[in-house]
Amino acid sequence: MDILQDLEKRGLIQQTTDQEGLEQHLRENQVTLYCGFDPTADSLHIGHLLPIIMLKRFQRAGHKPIALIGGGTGMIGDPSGRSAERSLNEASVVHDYSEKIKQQLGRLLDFDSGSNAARARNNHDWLGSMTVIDFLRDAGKHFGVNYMLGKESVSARIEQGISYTEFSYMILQSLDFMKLYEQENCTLQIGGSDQWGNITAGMELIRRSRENEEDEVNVFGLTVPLITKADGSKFGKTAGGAIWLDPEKTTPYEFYQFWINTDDRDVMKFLRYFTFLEEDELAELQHELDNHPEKRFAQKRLAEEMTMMVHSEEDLRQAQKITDSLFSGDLKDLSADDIEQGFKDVPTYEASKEEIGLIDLLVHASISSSKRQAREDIKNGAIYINGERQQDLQYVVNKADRIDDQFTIIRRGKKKYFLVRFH
Ligand code: 485
Repeated sequence: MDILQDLEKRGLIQQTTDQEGLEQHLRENQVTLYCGFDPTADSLHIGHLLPIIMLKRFQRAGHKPIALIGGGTGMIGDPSGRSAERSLNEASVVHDYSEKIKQQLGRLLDFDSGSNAARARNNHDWLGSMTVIDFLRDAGKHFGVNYMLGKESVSARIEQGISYTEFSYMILQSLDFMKLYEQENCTLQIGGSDQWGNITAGMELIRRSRENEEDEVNVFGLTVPLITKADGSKFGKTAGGAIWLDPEKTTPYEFYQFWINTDDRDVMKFLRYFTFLEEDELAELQHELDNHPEKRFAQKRLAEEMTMMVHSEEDLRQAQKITDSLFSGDLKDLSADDIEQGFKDVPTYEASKEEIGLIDLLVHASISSSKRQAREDIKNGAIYINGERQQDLQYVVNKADRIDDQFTIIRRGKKKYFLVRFH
């Protein structure tokens, strides 16, 4: 199947410039395309995944992706889709973020697959050394102020206010497209739908700067849709904040849980968007969803595919093991590392490695509100140590209760978990 047809079927195209021309261009050429990522944090997040996977889709179809790291543009700040001016980061911070993001992209894209291996570029390499005179003469001259004011990213901010710095951002992104066009014969830029204005500005700059040349300019833009959820809440945000791709910031278990918790109404759309599963398999999952929604096969498949893609098979197995243990309440086989991932947001009490009566521990760790309450809880059978009910009022918590000599998991009632970490 044609790459654009596949993307269309999956609902992955928000806008393209000259779709027929682009179709032909992709049919007849090995096309070099790019997507840019500004280093505004020390990690990419789930909102960056769709464009990254788009680059992968084009690569699988034989085209050549470039991941552009915005070491230069990250010093300025894109006003697109933002209602307020950004605060500037120090150069050293932007540099540090750039390195981290480059490493992440390195793991997500295939950088050594022969003739269409992915490449990484950093726009600091050309923007960082450009003089202000060159900028104004070579780029600025091609941008009418009215044209710039007409862009959504600027017009939406006129009332609020926008600095000259952010106002100029679109010219920098346009220079990137031009550089990559000249140096790498890059003819397609992709991005989220908020990038449409910057992408088309770049095409405009390429055309205008070559007005006097003979050869025809063939450049294109394509955007992916903004991801919406059936319940109206924002995709990628949970109570605990953003879902990051860095396992130190969002553990693979939390990442897996994020996808497992996908609403039935969204899960087929997300499978189409984010995975490479083909029509027949999608149809089977749709069938399962219609007939046995309680089994959550589609969600499990989605969580598996995504955890494998962003993390690893080993991380996936661990996430599944933690999930199963927490679901069944059988916690004996968990390791200290499993517990750290699975109980990251659980109230934790730090204790010394001395034997302590269960009643005292329950009170000290604020699991029960008083000694009297602690006795009640134990008598009622509401207290579980590492998944096993403990009804002995005289029970003393000891070494044998410490998993990996570090953790004891206490449950009160059906679901309320507490962690005791021993030092
Ligand atoms: O030449 C370029 C230089 C920088 C950029 C793109 C091309 C980055 C772009 N201006 C931007 O701000 N992108 C966002 C980012 O970096 O976080 C997001 C977009 C989103 C999607 C994603 O990057 O908001 O729609 O494109 C990859």
